[in-house]
Amino acid sequence: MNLQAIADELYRHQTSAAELEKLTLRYEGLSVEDAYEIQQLCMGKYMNEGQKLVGWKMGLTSKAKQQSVGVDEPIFGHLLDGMELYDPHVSLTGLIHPRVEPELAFIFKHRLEGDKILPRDVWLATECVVPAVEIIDSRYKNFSFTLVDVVADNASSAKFYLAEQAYSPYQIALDQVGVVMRRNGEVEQTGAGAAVLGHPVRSVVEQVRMLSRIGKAVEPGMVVLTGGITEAIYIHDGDRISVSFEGMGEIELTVGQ
Ligand code: OOG
Ligand code: MG
Repeated sequence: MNLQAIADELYRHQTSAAELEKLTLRYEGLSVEDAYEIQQLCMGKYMNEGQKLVGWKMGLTSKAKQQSVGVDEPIFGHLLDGMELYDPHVSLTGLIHPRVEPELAFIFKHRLEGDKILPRDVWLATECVVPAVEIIDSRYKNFSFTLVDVVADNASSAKFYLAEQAYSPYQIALDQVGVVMRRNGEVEQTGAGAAVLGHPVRSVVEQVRMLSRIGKAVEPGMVVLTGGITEAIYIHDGDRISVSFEGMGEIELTVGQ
């Protein structure tokens, strides 16, 4: 199977905001390893054009997320500098059917690698934690996919925004952080940090272990998004999305054309 050709196809759809049919309906026998290979080839195209790898994203780390998309194991994707929002405003241009989800992000001062990582290794390597929102946008029709499809599509990555205030990893019990997401003042989703694999630090552990299988690591200065705490909600022109993170402030995201 020509994985490069599939990566080229996904890249075209990602950069032109055009939906496509699930890969698994068209290519028989694609494995999860193939899907990660496609993801790397596809992200490599952005990097060849000058985009920088700024971190990694874990996905499907909460039951709410797994149930909403019908895939029941964690996955990961690349974060590129072009995905980062500098202001809490997202433009719908270039997106297909975007959704937003609340996350906690870790920012690192030391390298983390290998498959024997423990939470304490993560804390030693962490500079700070920050509230975040991720805008996901599957390139597949109806936001419907299998594990293999979503991995190839870089775990539905589109945009992410990190709050301005950073927090010490020692001050706040991240599993206890309550999250409320509102659209135009109406409560849409609620959850707590513990939804993410029991504690978001476990998502970082899992991220490092998964990266070690492909010979990669979390490098100093990188960000890791630990995964949606609640289900993601669709966003539309004119929406005001507010996400409050108990004890960690609030993100107010506006949505426009
Ligand atoms: C897959 C991406 C998952 C998360 O935080 O769970 C993800 C999807 O829901 O389309 O980013
Ligand atoms: Mg996410």
